[in-house]
Amino acid sequence: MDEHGDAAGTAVRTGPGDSGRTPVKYYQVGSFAVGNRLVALEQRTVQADPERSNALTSGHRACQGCGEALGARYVLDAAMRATGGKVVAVNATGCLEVFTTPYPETSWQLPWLHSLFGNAAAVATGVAAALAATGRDDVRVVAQAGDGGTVDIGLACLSGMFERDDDVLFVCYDNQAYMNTGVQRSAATPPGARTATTEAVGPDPGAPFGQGKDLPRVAMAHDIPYVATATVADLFDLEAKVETAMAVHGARYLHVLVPCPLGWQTASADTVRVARLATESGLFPVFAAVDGQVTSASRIRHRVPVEAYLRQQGRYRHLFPSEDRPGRPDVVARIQAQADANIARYGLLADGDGDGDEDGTRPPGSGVAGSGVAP
Ligand SMILES: Cc1ncc(C[n+]2csc(CCOP(=O)(O)OP(=O)(O)O)c2C)c(N)n1
Ligand code: SF4
Ligand SMILES: [Mg+2]
Repeated sequence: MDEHGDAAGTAVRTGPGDSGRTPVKYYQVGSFAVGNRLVALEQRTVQADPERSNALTSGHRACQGCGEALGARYVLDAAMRATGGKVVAVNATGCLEVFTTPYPETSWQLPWLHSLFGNAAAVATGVAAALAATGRDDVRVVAQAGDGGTVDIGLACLSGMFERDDDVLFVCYDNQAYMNTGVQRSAATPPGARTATTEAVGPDPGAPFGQGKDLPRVAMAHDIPYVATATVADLFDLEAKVETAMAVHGARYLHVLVPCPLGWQTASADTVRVARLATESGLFPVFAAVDGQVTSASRIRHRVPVEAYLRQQGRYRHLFPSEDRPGRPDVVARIQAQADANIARYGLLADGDGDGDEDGTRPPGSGVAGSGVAP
């Protein structure tokens, strides 16, 4: 595969056997690509680089607007750049595996292994051990899984990987349900959300309230060197966190919120907007932690009530009044209380730490205006 740009803002891609050249506009090769040309070279995203690895290339079968496809592409390309292209990826069963790799085809352009649904962490540990045993410490390992493959069936293997401090970056692409098999609830499905196994019926419609499994905090409890959260609404921040993670050895964990238009019942064009509302409402805190201690949190720039986030999504439709139902303001209020608790826990408001600091400066590599400490 070969790629060139021209002065008219068009990238031209040609592949083996192509009789012609297919023009691809810049906005199709990375959502920050055009804006990137306005910032200093060192601040541009990996995707703005015509020499980027394109680890997940076009032609895969994800739904339009799939947040998981967008997130995985940025994660793997950033990891490739950080390591000089020396990455092996291990992938649990789930949408990311299925839509990229319908045998005998694949969209991956790096060494990539499909594990079982629940053992990506163990397989990645084995790959890292084999590389170390053969003196290939320069080759790094990234494991990736959906929320089901992380917080449910994969949790035991992942906890073991953390406990042994194996040299693996584990990335969870959290779309908050088992999407690959038809939108069943996972332990990462938020309360009130409709899934195929938590229908919007009865006195408690949608997923029940519970303790949940807050995997970033579970990971932190293992005192591993690096834990971070990110979303596809801030791709600079996502790339910066991958680069930070790849500069560290030992067990690392990255939890990325990736909206799923199919399961969330959102418009394909709204994926980034919905992810941004998740952070600006406080429902999905974006932070980084080193050795079990939070070191930075992305401050909310325009706080919105959770209703603004929930109303975008058909999976929460039953919570709002319509001609045939009264809605559930009590459930919306409970979800708002969860967002408020996150905002207090991580100090997500601009003056949340009480020092009144709202200078809005951008620490190098943080990707976040006003964030306190670089990730
Ligand atoms: C042991 C086992 N049980 C069930 C399945 C079927 N299965 C494959 S993927 C999947 C759900 C994946 O959900 P998640 O990890 O959240 O990834 P997503 O598809 O949402 O990205 C299930 C239940 C399986 N492959 N193996
Ligand atoms: S179902 Fe969701 S996660 Fe799966 S490919 Fe479609 S948008 Fe992506
Ligand atoms: Mg999922």
